[in-house]
Amino acid sequence: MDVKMNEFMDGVRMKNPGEDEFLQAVQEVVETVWDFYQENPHYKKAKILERMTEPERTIIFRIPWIDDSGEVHVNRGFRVEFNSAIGPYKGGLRFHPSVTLSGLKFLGFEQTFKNSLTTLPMGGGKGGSDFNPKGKSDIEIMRFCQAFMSELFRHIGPNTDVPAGDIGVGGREIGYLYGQYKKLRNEFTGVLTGKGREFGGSLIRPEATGFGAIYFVREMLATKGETMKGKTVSVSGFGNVAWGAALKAVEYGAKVVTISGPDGYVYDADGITGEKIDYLLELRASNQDIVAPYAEKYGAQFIAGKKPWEQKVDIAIPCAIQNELNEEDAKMLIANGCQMIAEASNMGCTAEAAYLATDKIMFAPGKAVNAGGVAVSGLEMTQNSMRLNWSEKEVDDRLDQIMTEIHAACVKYGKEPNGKINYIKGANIGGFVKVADAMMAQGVV
Ligand code: 2IT
Repeated sequence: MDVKMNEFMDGVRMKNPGEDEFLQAVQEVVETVWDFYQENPHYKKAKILERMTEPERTIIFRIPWIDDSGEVHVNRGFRVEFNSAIGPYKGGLRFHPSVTLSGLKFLGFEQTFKNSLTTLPMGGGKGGSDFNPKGKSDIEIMRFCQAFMSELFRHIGPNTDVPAGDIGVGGREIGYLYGQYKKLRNEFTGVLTGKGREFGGSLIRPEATGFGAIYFVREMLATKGETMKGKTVSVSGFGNVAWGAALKAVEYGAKVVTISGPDGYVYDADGITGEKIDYLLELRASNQDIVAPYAEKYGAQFIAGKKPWEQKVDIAIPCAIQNELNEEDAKMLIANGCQMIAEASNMGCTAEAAYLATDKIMFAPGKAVNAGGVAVSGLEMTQNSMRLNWSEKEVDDRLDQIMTEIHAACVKYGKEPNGKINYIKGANIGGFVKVADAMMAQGVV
C-alpha cells in the first residue's frame, strides 16, 4: 500500500476505532479509487475522500416497546444519513440482533456508491435496530415498528430521507412503519419504498434485488460469450434476495441447488424450482429463521451448521449477510471449478475472499450486483411523485437496462490492461465520480 494511502487509512481508523465492518468497506473503496484520486488533484484539494468517509449525520435513539406478556423491552434505533450530494438519503432499514453502528455505517457508505451507480437521484443512508424479529408475534412486530417510527418520523421525509426494507424488514414491516408515519405527520407521501401495491408500492420491487443480480450475472457471462443455461448455482439465505435470484436464474435455464439459514444449508440435487421457490416465502413468513423444514418437505439433504460453499457449482451467489463467504470458502469453490462469485448480499465476501476470487475467477461486489433493489426503490419514488403506477414490464425493462448499464460502468472503469475486468475497482470508481463531482459543485458544505 502507498504510504499516503496508509496515512489516510490510519486517520479513518483513529476516528472510527473498533468499527471493523466500516473500516473494511472504506479500505476496499480507498484502495481502488486511490490512483484515480491522485490523478484528479481537485478532488484531493477539496478533501473529497475525507468528507465521503464521514457520515453527514448519525441519529441514535431509544425504542421502548411492550411485548405480548406485558414486559417492557428497550432496543436501540439508528439512522445513518451518509451522503446527500446527489439526492435524498436512501437506503434500507435492518432489524437484526447483529445491528451495530459500525454495521450501519458500512452499509450507508456502500449505499452511497451503489445508489450513484444506478444513475437515479438518490443519496446514501441506512438504518435499523438490534431488534430480533425471530419468534415475535405479528402484534409485537407492529408495536415495535410503531415505536421505531415514533422517533424516526421527525428525521425523514420524501425529499429528505427515504428508508426501505433490508434484513428483517419486508412488506409487512414497511406497511406498519408507513401507517405510523402517516398518522404522525398527517401526510400521504412516498416516504418509504417497498410499500404495498395498494398504497404506492411498485410492481417488481419484491423481486428487484434478485432479478437485478441475475441480470448482472448474465452480463458478466456475456463478456465470455456464455449464458446461464445449464449452469449450476448455489445461493445462500432464503429471504427476499435468494427468492428473486432463484426465480430469475431458473427462468434463464440455470439449476439452483442450495439455500441456507442460521441452522445450516439445504442441498436440493433436483434443483429448487416452481412451488419450491414459492415455499421460501412461507418459510420466511414463519419467523423461525430456519431452512431445515424445506429439506423435510421436499426430501432434500439438510447439512446442519454448514455453509453452502462446499458444494460444487459453476456460480456462487451469496444472498444472506456481510462476510458470509471467507477465504477458505472461496478456495473451496475455486478448487471445485466455480467460475464466478457474484455478491447479492452487501459485502457478502471477506476482503481476502473478494481479492482471491477477483484474481482467480470472476468476482463482482454487492454494490453493483444487488443495486437492482434500490434501483426499483428509485423507480417507486418516481411513480409516487407522478402519482402513477407503471406496468410490471415497464419496471422490469427499466431494471434490466439499469443493471446492464451498471455492468457497462464496471467495465469502463475496471478493465485492466490484460483485458480482465476488476469489478471492485470498476464499481467503486464508477460510483465515486458522480458523487465527487456533485460535492465539488456544491462547495464545502
Ligand atoms: O441494500 C440495499 O440496497 C437495500 N436494502 C435496498 C435499499 C432501498 O432503499 O431500496
